[in-house]
Amino acid sequence: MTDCLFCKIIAGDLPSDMVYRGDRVVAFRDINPVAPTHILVVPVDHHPDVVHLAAKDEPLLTELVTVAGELAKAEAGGQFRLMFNTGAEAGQTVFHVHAHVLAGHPMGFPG
Ligand code: IU
Repeated sequence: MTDCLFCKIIAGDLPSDMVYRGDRVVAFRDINPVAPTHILVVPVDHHPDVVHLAAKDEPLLTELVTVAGELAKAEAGGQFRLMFNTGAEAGQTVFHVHAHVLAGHPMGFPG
């Protein structure tokens, strides 16, 4: 998608702090971190949200979660929050599905 910010980051047309690059999944640090570890795990293919991804490409969703777990293990011992904001009312601002990996400090719920 030409007007999608995350497609541009994946293509290398916009800067990012990339921490993982696979054939189908990439991960980069959130520019506005809310935890000591705050990584976005993103499929290369454009899907607007996690429900769309689950419906269209379940193996890719599984790979996304696996990569999230591996990164959280490497950075923070494997305890983490995995968050998919889905829809504007839920706080989604970029409509290319991404999993927030939050880790590195104690968390309550919510917040
Ligand atoms: P959200 O779930 O759609 O609200 O998450 C979008 C996230 O993308 C948000 O936390 C931004 O800080 C983050 N982000 C980024 O890391 N790099 C960017 O170039 C842009 C947004 I645009």
